[in-house]
Amino acid sequence: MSDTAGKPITCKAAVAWEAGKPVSLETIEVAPPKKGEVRVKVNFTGICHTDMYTLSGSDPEGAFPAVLGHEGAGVVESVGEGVTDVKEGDHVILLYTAECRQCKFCKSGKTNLCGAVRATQGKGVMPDGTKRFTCNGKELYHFMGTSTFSQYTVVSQYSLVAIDKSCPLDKACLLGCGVTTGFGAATITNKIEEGANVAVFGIGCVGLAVIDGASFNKAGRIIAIDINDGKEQWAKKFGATEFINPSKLPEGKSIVDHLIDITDGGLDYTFDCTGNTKVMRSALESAHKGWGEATVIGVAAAGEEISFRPFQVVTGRVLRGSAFGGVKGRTQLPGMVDLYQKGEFKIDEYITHTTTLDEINKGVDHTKSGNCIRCVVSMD
Ligand code: NAD
Ligand code: AHE
Ligand code: ZN
Repeated sequence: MSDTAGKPITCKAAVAWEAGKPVSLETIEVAPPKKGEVRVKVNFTGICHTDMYTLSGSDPEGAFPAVLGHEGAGVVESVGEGVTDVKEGDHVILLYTAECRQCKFCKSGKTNLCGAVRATQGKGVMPDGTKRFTCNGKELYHFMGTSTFSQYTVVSQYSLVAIDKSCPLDKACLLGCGVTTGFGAATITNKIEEGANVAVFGIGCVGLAVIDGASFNKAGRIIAIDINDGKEQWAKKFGATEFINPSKLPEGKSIVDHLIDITDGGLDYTFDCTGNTKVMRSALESAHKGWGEATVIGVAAAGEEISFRPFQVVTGRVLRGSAFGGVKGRTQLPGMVDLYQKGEFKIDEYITHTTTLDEINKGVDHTKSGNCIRCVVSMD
């Protein structure tokens, strides 16, 4: 058993004291895991746009002060009573989409969403309604059941998965969100068929992972769409066959009309990876009449709504969403780790920036810059 098991750990964390302010490096106390919980030393975390969204104050579930971060990998430090699936020393990826295997969602065979911890997760507390983080005596909220912007975190036993120790943690952390989300949306939520035509709106980490997943499934045309021309070379590197900047179409020509023209009626699969509700509408409208399927992955701000003519779906188009790429983390991530280790899909290529916990605000700036795909933060 580790020397620290059963005792509070003092460590560093980036604390989001309030919405709209930079996170601040603090010394915090992390309580030991209670029954059904696991304390993890976080070695690496990515910074995802969803962290920025919550930090901005747009997330209806955002609670402050909090320890944000949800794209982490590390090592189990100690486990609480009753935890049998992981043990001290295991290498793990933290899961913002838990998997308990007992709730009606997990048992349905229809979804990767899990009901075990989601309600308390959304309130920023552990399943028993309490918190494990304090800073100068003040309690800090958890975030997405993971809180990876801390050197140590406590999570439910359903919110992490052990992986092969040979997989480097500075890469594995990206399987905690962006890469899995996009790759899974293409291969699991939508099982893109060989030869199917695909359009991807928004070429960040998530959009690139959709492209990689579409290529993996041998899609036909993979059309990448972004208002940033710099994303063309990224999209093509990941397997896109074409790139369109919708802001550069001829006057009066919409991206929907253009896509319908160049694809003989529309796409088999479209994906929104922007979080912009107008783009979500375009994704639906550019799906082919009768069978085209549009998937919303992007997270829109509180109060935003998608609008479209019901005729769009009456005439056979399908609009759906995808959370964490439809991936059941505890069951399916070890297999994804194997695939990555065999070189079947990309992870390393997304990492454009690295930083340290001390300089995490530089990482936040990189993430917002428009030329960062993913910034990985070393927590030591
Ligand atoms: P990102 O900011 O790196 O990428 C978004 C891209 O969209 C950028 O390249 C941007 O230039 C482009 N874009 C913006 N407006 C556009 C427009 N009108 N038309 C075309 N392109 C446009 O973000 P990311 O990390 O790739 O994440 C994408 C979205 O997915 C975010 O909203 C994020 O919160 C969300 N997300 C959802 C899940 C999920 O499980 N559903 C998981 C991870 C991230
Ligand atoms: N709290 C937000 C939720 C936004 C959202 O949709 N989150 C995505 C994951 S984004 C990861 O970067 C998701 O998987 N949602 C499903 C879930 O159970 O949260 C809001 O807007 O309320
Ligand atoms: Zn994310």
